[in-house]
Amino acid sequence: MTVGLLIIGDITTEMRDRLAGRLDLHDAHRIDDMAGFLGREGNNIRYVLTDGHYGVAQDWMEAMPNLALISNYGVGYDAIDVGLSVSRGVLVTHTPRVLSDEVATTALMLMLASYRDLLASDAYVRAGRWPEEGHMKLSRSADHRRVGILGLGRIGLALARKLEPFHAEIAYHNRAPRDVPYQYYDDLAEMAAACEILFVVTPGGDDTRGIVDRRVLDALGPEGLLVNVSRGSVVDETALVAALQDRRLGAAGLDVFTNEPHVPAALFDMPNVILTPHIGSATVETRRAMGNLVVDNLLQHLADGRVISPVPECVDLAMVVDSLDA
Ligand code: 8YV
Repeated sequence: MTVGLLIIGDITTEMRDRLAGRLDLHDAHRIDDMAGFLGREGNNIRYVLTDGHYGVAQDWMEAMPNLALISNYGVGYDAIDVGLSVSRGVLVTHTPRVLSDEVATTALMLMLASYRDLLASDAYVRAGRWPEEGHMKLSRSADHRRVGILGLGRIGLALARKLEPFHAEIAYHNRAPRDVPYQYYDDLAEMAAACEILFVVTPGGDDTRGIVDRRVLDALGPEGLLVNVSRGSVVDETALVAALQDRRLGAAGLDVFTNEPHVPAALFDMPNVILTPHIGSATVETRRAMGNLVVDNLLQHLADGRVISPVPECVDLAMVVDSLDA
């Protein structure tokens, strides 16, 4: 009998073409009565494909007793209960590395657009104001800035490298220092006070929930810029909106929000805020690479029980393909 794969969310045609014929595909969004479906088919589902937004509901997991692997489309897997998965021997894989540069570029783009008033400049030309009013007011230089990176992981490092040509003075906050030529702060608010731009690139989840709070935002201050391309949950969104309203925080470039796709309406009228709809990794090239890695993990496991990119919590549980023969 063919092995079942439950697909939660949309996948590309390329991904579907690679999976079809190898696995029995079931699209969750096409199933009206999920409880009924899982009652009938739950035993046959060995694989789940999901993404960082949907995760897998606990009651669905419980109704799939032979589940072996959850392949997550995205590097962030905070929507998946990894503790529950590990306790049940279910592997979780994700898509690190292939998206680091893209997400770092998105963060850099938000910084450049904010400092150089990109959106206002574009609107100025389109509104026909240039011939009428002449030159726009000057923007601020994005060069030689003091930046703080919250989360110097793969994406944080890619971002630091992209910031070097802008002569940035780079600091970072992690749980522990790394062997890098950047200044380490063990206190986030202290780093925020010392920098002009705070980049949030740390993973979401319970460990980082709300760590960018009022104290950190106030330390960043009225000249400071907050850029978040990680998860909305890392920033206390109510405190963020209030800090921007009260001018205690200078500006923000936000790609992620607490309750996506809903964005606090108070942000819509703020000219010092740039809003993008979670596009950190959203390019044709990077999404293709992510899709391939998601499918590779599934097909590898189907072939020989190994996986390519397990989440750190599952490394001990998994047989991992050596990068040399991957
Ligand atoms: C994607 C992401 O938006 O990788 C992540 O953690 O947030 C993004 O790259 C998402 O997982 C795909 O829907």
